[in-house]
This record gives sequence, C-alpha cells and structure tokens, in this order.
Amino acid sequence: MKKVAISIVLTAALLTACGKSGGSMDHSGMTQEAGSTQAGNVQAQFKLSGDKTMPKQDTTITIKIQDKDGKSIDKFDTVHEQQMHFIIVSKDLSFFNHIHPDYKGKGEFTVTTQFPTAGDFKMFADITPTGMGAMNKSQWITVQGDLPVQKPIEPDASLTKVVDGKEVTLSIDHLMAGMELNLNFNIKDAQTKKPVTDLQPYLGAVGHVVILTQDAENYLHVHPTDEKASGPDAKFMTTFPHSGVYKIWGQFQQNGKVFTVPFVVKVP
Ligand SMILES: [Cu+2]
Repeated sequence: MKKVAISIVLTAALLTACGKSGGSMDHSGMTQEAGSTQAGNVQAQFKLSGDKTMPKQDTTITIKIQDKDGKSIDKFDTVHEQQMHFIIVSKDLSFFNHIHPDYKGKGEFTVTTQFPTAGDFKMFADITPTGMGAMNKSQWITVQGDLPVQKPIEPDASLTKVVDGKEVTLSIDHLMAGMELNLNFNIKDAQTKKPVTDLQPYLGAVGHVVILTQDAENYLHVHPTDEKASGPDAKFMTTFPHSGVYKIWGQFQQNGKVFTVPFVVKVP
C-alpha cells in the first residue's frame, strides 16, 4: 500500500504579481506579503484513488486543505469563478491540464481525471483560503508503466503559434527577471489573418494564463490586466522570479470552445 496521503508543508514557493496597477479585483484587500506569509500556515494532502495510478484510467484526486495543525480550512475565495484551480503537468511540461475540483466542504476537494501516459506528473492546487491570500500547493506523482519519450523543453524560436485555426502571437514588453512585466497575446484567424474580436470570457476574464519554470518548481501568479477585453489582444501581468526557461500556457475561449496555446521563453 504505497498510496498514502502525503503532506506538503511549506513547499511551493508562492510567487505573486498582484500589482496595484493590475486592475484585478480578485485579491482586493490582500497584500502580496499576506499571501506569502500565510502560505506557510496551510498544508495540502493529495490522495489518489486506487493502489496504483495507471495511464488512461479514471483517477479520483482528493485534495485536503488544512492549517499547519491539521485542522481543516473551510472557506475559500472564489477567484476567476472557482474556489480551486487545479493544474496537472507532465515532467517535460508537454502535457497540461487545467481542471476544477468540486468543493465537498471541510477543506476537501475532489476531481476525477485521467493521466495520458506513464511517468512523473506534478499537480498544483491554486487556492485563496479566505483571509489568507492566494497560494498554491503542489505534489509530484508517478503514473505506472513504460515511460514515453521525454521531449526536451526548448525556448521557442518564434512566439507565433497556430492552434485550432487561431494564430496567436505572444509579446512580452521586457523579458527580464525580477520585475513586473506585461504579456500580450494577439489573436488572429489563421486563415484570413483577421483579428479575433469575439473572445468570450473564460473563467470570468479574457483568458487564463499559467506559467511554470522549466523544472515545474515555481508556479507563477498571472493576472489579466483588462479582464473585459474580447480580443484581438489579451493582456496579463506577471513577474519571472529569476532567469531561466519558462513555459507559458494561454487559454482563451471562442464560440464556446477553449483553446490552449503553449509558449516556451528564456528569461535572461
Ligand atoms: Cu482554473
């Protein structure tokens, strides 16, 4: 019985970029500092159904959020329409999944999902316990079976990608570590090259962006700067904590369908 609940205390580095000029209402009244300090007072237990986790099989993940004494934390702010955003990535970051566990009460969330292949995956629970600020808790897990070929994470030569008939160009105003910067996703129809102006709100904003360091150790906090926009530009703000390679996933919605655009950048 290998599959026991694993406690994480104070692991994930909390990296927030909730700039005052960001125009985000999500964290009103909470300072960046409050989030950072409080993260150490919160622990998460991740538990997976079954004795072994196998690829392409339904797996129920239970996440229990507790204070450092093991008492359940019961209240969570709704941020971007959800009480928990849950991200799963493969170790090589080629697989990305963004899902929303159901809140069952008493600090317990559950979600049923599948892992695509064998190998190591990292799960991130992105939460805002009421009064404690935004934070994330994470856990690596191993899915049994033969390892697929790992794809190297290489910075993109071009920051223009075509996904689901959309041509998306990412621009970053100054690619530097340690300072707040703006990311702009410009979205065109890949065929006609016409600007896309009918993006629909996704999770209450123009889009949702997740950024991880190459080793998946750091999960960056990213804020939309103009939540009400509908394209062709979708703007966000973040801070890269140090130089290195980062993977960025932008998620947007048009005609009721969400599309996900990945980019890899090297921050000098
Ligand atoms: Cu989410």
